[in-house]
This record gives sequence, C-alpha cells and structure tokens, in this order.
Amino acid sequence: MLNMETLSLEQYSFIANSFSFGLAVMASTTLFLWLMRSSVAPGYRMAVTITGLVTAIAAYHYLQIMLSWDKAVDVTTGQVVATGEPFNQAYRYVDWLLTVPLLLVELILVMKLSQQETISKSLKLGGAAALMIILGYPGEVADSAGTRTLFWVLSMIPFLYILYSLVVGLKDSISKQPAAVKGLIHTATYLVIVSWLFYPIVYLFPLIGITGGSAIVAVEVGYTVADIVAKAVFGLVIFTIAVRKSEAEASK
Ligand code: RET
Repeated sequence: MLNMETLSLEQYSFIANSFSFGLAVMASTTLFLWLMRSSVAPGYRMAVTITGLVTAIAAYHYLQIMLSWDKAVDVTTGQVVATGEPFNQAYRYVDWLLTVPLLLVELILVMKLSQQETISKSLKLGGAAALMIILGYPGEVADSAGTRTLFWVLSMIPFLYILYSLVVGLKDSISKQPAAVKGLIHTATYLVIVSWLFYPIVYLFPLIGITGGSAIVAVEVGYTVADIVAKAVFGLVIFTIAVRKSEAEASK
C-alpha cells in the first residue's frame, strides 16, 4: 500500500492533474476514432473499433483511478492526510489486462495476415501479455523491495518474448505490406517497443533510490505518460495506417 502521507500537497495535486489529463486524452481519442470509423475501408473498421475500445476502457479506468486518488486523502487542512482508504492500484492492472492483449491484436489485424496466422499470433502474443501483467501486480503492491524485484524478473520473461516476436516474427509480415504503409507499420511496431519499454523502467524507480513522495510521482506520472503514448498516440498511428491502406486499395 502506498504511504500517501509521504506526498507534499504539490506532488499530490500534480498526480491528480496528470490522471485528469489522461482521462481527457483517452476519452477524446475514443470519440475521434469511433466518429471517423467510416473513413476507412470496411476491412479495417474492426482495427479502428478495437483501437477506440482500448482508449474507452482506459478512459473508464482513469476515471476510477482519479476517484480512488481523491478518496485516499483529505487535503482540506492544506496538508496531505491519509483517510485510511487505500489508493486502488488494481484499476491500472485491470486496465492493462484488458487493453494490452487488444493492442497487440490491433497491430496484427491492421497487417491483414491470413486468418490462421491472425488467430495464432493473437493467441500467443495476447496470452503472453496477460501473463506479464498478472505477474507484475504482486510486485507493484508489495512493500518489500525483494518481492518487487522478484515479480519484475518473472514479468520480464513474457515481456521479452513479446518484444522478440514483434521484432523477429512480424518482420516477415512487414516486408509483405504495400509500400505506402511499410514505413508506418514499421513506426507502429517500434512505437510499441519503445513505449512498452517505459513500463518496466518506471516500475523500477522505487528500487533505484527514488523514495517517498518522489517515488509515487515517478511511478504514477510515468505510467500515465506511457499509457498516453502506448494507447492514444499508437491508436492514431493505427488509424492513419488504416486510412492509407484503404486509399491504396481503392486506387488499385
Ligand atoms: C510490469 C511489471 C514489471 C515488468 C514488466 C511490466 C510491463 C508492463 C507493460 C505494460 C504495458 C501496458 C500498456 C498499456 C496500454 O494500453 C507489469 C510493469 C515488463 C509492458 C501498453
């Protein structure tokens, strides 16, 4: 459980503001994606719908995270006083459990592989992603550095498998993509790799000498920034790929 009283009032508000920003980004990206869905060819609408679903699920969880953050302390005295109600970090992990496999499916769908390949890649990568999140949670809520480290190591195993599959396994598929989108699919794949690398690094902050309120700021703001890049920015790249591929197919 986080010790909320290690936060200064400024740190507490900074985190609250970053959650609020996260909610605004996720909700508006959802609206944009769903409203623009008909501007892509029917074959890509599923990918765009799922992209919007990811940001919608995230918007809901950011709202819950904000409410839980608000309830965990009382600031009416001008200081951060814990109310005794714990800040619920499970919302973040439940959000990831749902959205991370969907993000991978999105990337696979936009490549339009054979049905068999789509299903087998989605199951393998989606399953590994779920395992990675489940193994991370016990460490996130643990008070001891040893437990945090142990679950980091365990969660890194499926994580590295996913990265390896993306870099090596999808390279083949990328080379078969039309020229107009090869670059963008490349960008999407590397955006996944770079933005996802953020998470295990943010998780390590409390273990590498950042303490007290600063550790809470580093972790909460760090995950929020990573979520915005991995879901909203990535979603818009997927949408652009779908638009370009639709145009390329229409002019054939
Ligand atoms: C954890 C635990 C420590 C080790 C690793 C982790 C990886 C988390 C990742 C999360 C990605 C989340 C995304 C959310 C957006 O939708 C669980 C922090 C490897 C990669 C992309």
